[in-house]
Amino acid sequence: REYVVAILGATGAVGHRLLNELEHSQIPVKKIKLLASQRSAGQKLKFHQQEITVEEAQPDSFTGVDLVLSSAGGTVSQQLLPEAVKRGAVCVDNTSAFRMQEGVPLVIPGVNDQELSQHRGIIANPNCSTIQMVAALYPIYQRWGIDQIIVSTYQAVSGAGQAAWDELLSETQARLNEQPAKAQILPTASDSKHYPLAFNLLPQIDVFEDDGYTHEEWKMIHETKKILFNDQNSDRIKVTATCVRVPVEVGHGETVYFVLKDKSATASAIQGEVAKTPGLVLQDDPQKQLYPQPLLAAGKKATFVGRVRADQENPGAFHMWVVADNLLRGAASNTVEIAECLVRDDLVRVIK
Ligand code: A2P
Ligand code: 11C
Repeated sequence: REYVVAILGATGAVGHRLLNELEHSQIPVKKIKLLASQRSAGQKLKFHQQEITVEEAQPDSFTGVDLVLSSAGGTVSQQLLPEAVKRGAVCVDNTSAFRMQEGVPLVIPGVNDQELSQHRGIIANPNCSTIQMVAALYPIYQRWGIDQIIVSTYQAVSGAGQAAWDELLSETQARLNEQPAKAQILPTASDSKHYPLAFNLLPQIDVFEDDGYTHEEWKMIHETKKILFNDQNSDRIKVTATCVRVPVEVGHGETVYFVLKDKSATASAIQGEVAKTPGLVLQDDPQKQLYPQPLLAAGKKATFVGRVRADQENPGAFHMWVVADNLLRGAASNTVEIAECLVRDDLVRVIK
């Protein structure tokens, strides 16, 4: 079977990578449709050497489409994906619009792709910072169990989209030219104040919730529980997060502190589990100053793990440092890997 595939948000930072990942995937593509806003209609992008014209996304754009890969923001997903499903398409959505909805699988291939068989037309791709943390913790969780996770993130600007990425570059240039920086987007376009990220750190990603956590922190907490437990007994694991935007272009870093149920684990046994897990790369040799870095992870699909070490005062507790390309591992590659699983299991059909 060959598939008609649409990429919604094809002109964005993730959209470009979706196109490239799809080109190199196992998915037999009969036809591709590239959809974005009216602003980009008429633009041309290449797929397998062929020039494809970008069209404005509308409900009828999905007529005859089998598979939608979408990354055009939550509001657009909320408006258009139900329309696509109505027309018979299966959607893999990279936004937060449907992630926590009951009956919507939230999937990391290799961790919980068995959930895909339950889909009803929309499958959600988790948040980028959640994906790399859960991917790195999963083999550890399976072998020793986890009681608690405390994570702090160092997130690249590309996670906030192309316009925010451009803002960091122009602020940096302005600073080097001794001009004032003009922030209009970051920390988030939807909040009232804006601060420069160049030569700065912003401890706000997305808007604040009433409890003082940001929505990005909320996502890391609740998405992790849904992925690991599918909402059942979600209190079985304690998760807390602090998310910080850093002036890095691509590649989120995370310090992950975790407390295991089984206290017999050692740092070297944890390194061994990481090293043998497909999709994870252990870069952990302090003698050789080997550890993951955003500049080394950018452009790669793997999740990189290093600095694994025991908390000397708390038995069964460990630290590690996890880095991944947020646009690939955290978005486009995960989305296309989900689509590959759907194709492999003949699930590109709406199951009632
Ligand atoms: P456009 O380039 O026409 O604005 P990013 O995450 O890098 O900011 O990219 C967002 C993506 O979502 C872009 O491809 C953008 O298209 C697309 N997009 C934004 N608003 C809409 C909309 N109303 N309908 C369809 N696509 C949209
Ligand atoms: C960031 N993690 O780095 C965000 C981007 O829910 O898919 C991804 C937002 C999402 O800003």
